Amino acid sequence: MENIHELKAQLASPKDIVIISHRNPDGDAIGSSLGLYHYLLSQGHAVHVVLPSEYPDAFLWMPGIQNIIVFDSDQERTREVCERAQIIFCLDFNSLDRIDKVGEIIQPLNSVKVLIDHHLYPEPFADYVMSDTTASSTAEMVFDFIVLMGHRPDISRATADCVYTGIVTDTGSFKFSTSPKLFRIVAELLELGVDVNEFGRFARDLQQRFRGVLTGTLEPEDAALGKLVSLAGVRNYPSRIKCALLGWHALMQALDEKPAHA
Ligand SMILES: [Mn+2]
Repeated sequence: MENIHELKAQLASPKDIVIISHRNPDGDAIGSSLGLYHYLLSQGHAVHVVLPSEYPDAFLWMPGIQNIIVFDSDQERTREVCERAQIIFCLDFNSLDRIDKVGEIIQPLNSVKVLIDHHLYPEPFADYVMSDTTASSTAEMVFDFIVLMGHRPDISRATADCVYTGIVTDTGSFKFSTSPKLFRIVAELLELGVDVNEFGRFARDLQQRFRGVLTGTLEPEDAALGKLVSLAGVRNYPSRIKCALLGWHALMQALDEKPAHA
């Protein structure tokens, strides 16, 4: 990143900051955003994370996720926090049209814009650009960014959990886009407390509950599925079925295994 010292100087005093990632957010969009969120909070900034559309329930366990502002369901608040922001971080997307209406909101704003992304051909809409097409994930780049800021020793467990989530998602659980550097970072994340087994257990547990509700062996009210409780109205909201099935398939893929009692 060019002018890194300028940005570092700006971040040396508390700022109003918004972090935005792309529509239909995946584990890297959410993990990189929340990872940066926890880091910036720890540095004394006021921080909001904005997503254009709802996140999958599979990520409900992530620290800070309940504070995310979703444009589709809260347009006023999205506008309010963006207009107040002095700095806007754009994560895991390379052009403003990837965030639709949120792009239209932030484009005319005078706030300083920072792009951190690993996709090819980033559009020149940001004041500071951190682009690395060899990075496994934007989450890996968030780790790099914190190191660049000189705060490697301050990386918290919450940031580590979020960064790890992004890396696992975008590498297909370490099946592609890996590098020796990535594994060194992952080693550090484990030293910070990331519990790889806990990670798997959570997904497996949610998978069981998904399956129970979808097959009718478990009442949605008993399943502690967070927002998936709305499955109770599944007849009235067919799109909810699709969401549940998508979540189910995503989990299957993530776990790379079949359900225990299929
Ligand atoms: Mn990504």
